[in-house]
Amino acid sequence: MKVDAGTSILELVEGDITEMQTDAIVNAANARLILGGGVAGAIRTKGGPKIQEECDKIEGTFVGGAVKTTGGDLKAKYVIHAVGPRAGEGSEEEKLKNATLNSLKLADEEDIKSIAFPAISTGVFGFPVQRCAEIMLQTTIEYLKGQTKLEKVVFCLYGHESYEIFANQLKRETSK
Ligand code: AR6
Repeated sequence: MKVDAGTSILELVEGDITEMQTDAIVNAANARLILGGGVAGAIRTKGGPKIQEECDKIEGTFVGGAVKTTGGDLKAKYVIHAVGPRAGEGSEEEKLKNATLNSLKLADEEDIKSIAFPAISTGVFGFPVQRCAEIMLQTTIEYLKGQTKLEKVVFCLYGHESYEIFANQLKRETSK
């Protein structure tokens, strides 16, 4: 599914984010930037040890923050590590919004033209996919309607169920 948002394209795909050929992919990171399971595990396996080494030098960031490393051996040139909240820790919605917004802003600052997001916080961190879709899509659409050089933002959803939830939400957002 593909829609226009401002002068950019917003696209939903179902698949493995480590296969994406966007300039950057977003990692669903933790605040210590230790690549664990889920998206981070796939990035570590396919991207090689260099990404964790770069994360170690950065040392960490706040929940809701985003930092950049190279993409190692991945097809994407960069990985933006966005720290989402764990379900139950408090202020999850605002933190997820910030993680999305800070990733988009960082991409713009670094002249990145295309970026792919996973459904941050909805795996190991246990946040509901429906609420994630609402927050991440609304934040992205609002951002793309403002000043940006981003040409394409992709949401790469793992499995049909997550894809359907995001697709239904995107339809609601675009019919508002
Ligand atoms: N491509 C796209 N989406 C994926 C992939 C993939 N290869 N693998 C999983 N997903 P998660 P979190 C989906 O757990 O909840 C790690 O240990 C998955 O189905 O990657 O933010 C980190 O190091 C889910 O919908 O991230 C952190 O400590 C979504 O991506 C912690 O987990 C996010 O799942 C972060 O937890």
